Amino acid sequence: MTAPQPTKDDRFTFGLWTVGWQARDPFGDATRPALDPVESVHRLAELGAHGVTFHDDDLIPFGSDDDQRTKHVERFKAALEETGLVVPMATTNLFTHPVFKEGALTANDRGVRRYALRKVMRNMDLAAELGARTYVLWGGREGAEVDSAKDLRAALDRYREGIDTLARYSEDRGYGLRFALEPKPNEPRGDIFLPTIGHALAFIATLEHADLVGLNPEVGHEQMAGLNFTHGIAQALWQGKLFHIDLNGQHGIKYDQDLVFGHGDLLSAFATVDLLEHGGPGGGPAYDGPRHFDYKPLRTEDADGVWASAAANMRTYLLLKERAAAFRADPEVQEALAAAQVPELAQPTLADGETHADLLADPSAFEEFDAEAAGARPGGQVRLSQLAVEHLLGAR
Ligand code: 3MF
Ligand code: MG
Ligand code: MG
Repeated sequence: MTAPQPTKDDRFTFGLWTVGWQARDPFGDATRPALDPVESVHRLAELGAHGVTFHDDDLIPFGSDDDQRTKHVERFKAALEETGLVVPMATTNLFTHPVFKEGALTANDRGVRRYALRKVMRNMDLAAELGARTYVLWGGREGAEVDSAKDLRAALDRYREGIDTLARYSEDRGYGLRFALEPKPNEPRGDIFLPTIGHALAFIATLEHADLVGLNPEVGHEQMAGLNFTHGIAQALWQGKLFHIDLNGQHGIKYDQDLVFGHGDLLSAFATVDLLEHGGPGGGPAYDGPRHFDYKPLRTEDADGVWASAAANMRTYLLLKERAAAFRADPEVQEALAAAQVPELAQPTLADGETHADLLADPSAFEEFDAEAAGARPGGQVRLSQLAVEHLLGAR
C-alpha cells in the first residue's frame, strides 16, 4: 500500500495542548517533560502539518506579567514565520485555574463571569493579531454536579449573554472571527451545558449574533453520549454550522479518551472522512476548514512516541481519505447505492409545484400503492456495509 505523506495542502492542524500534554491524569503524575511550544511548531511543520492552535495559557503561562507575555508571543511568532505554520483557530482556558471551579461564563459568582469574559477578550486580541478566523469556546466548567446549586435557566441566559458580548466585541473591533461552540456531555463537570451538537444548535438559534456562531464538534464527545458523530456533523453542515472540527478516537461511552483519529470506532471514522471529503455538491468536499486533531498521546509514550502519534493522526486521515475515494469510485459500490435507492432520497417527495391537495388526488400515492411489495423489497444495506468494510480493509 502507498504511504500518503501529509502536506500543508491537507490543512492538518494540532492544538499545542495535544502534543504538549504531559500525561498528568486524575490518578497519576506527568510521564513526560514540558514541551516548548516553539519546538512543537517546528516538529509539527516537519511532519507536514499546516497549522497550530492554542489556549491562551498553552502559550503564555497563567500569571505571566506583560514582559513575559510579550516574550512568549514573540518567540512563537518567530517560529511561525520560520516554518510557515498558520494559526487558524485559538481558544481560551476557562477550566484549569481554581477560579473557574464553579463555572466561567455561567459561574454563579458574577465577578468570575466578568473575569472570564475579559480573559477571552484578551486572547481574542491575540487570535486576531495572529490571523485566526475561528474562536473556539469549550465550556468544560460550565455545568453542575448538584442540580439545585445552579439556576439552570439563568445559566443559559448568562451563556447567551456571554457569547453575544464576545461576538459584538469581535464585530466592533473588526476581528472577523467566527465562534465555534464545542459540545461535550460531561468531564470535568458531572453534566456540562450544551452537551451535544443538537443542544448547541438549538441554543445558537436563540443568539443575537447567531450568524457568527457555529460548532466545533469533537468525535469522542458525541460518542461519549452514545451518539453517531457522522450524523451530528452532517446536521451541522446541513445548517451551515460546521465552523471547525476536533478529530480523535473514542471507544464508546466512557471517559474522554482523546485517542488518535481512527484508533477508536474505525468504521465511524471512515464514514466521517467520506462525508467530509465526498459529502458536498457533486461528490466533492463538504467541509473546507482545517482538519484539526484534538487528541492526547497515550500516557505510556515518550517524546518520540508523541511525534509518532501526531504523524499517526495525519496518516490515518489520509489513508481513510484514499479508502473513501476508492469506495466512491468502485462501480460495484455505485451499483449497490442505486440498488439501495440511496440517490433517490435527493428527489423531493412532492413534485415541483405539487400541493397536499394534489397528493390527496393522486391514487398512485395511496389507493394503488403496493405497500406489500414496497415492504418486501430487499434493502441491499448489508452489501453496502460489506463493500465499505472491504475497501477499509484494503481488500478491494
Ligand atoms: C476537552 C476538549 C478541549 C477543547 C479545547 C477547545 C482541552 O475535552 O476537547 O481541549 O477542545 O478547550 O478548543
Ligand atoms: Mg476532548
Ligand atoms: Mg476538543
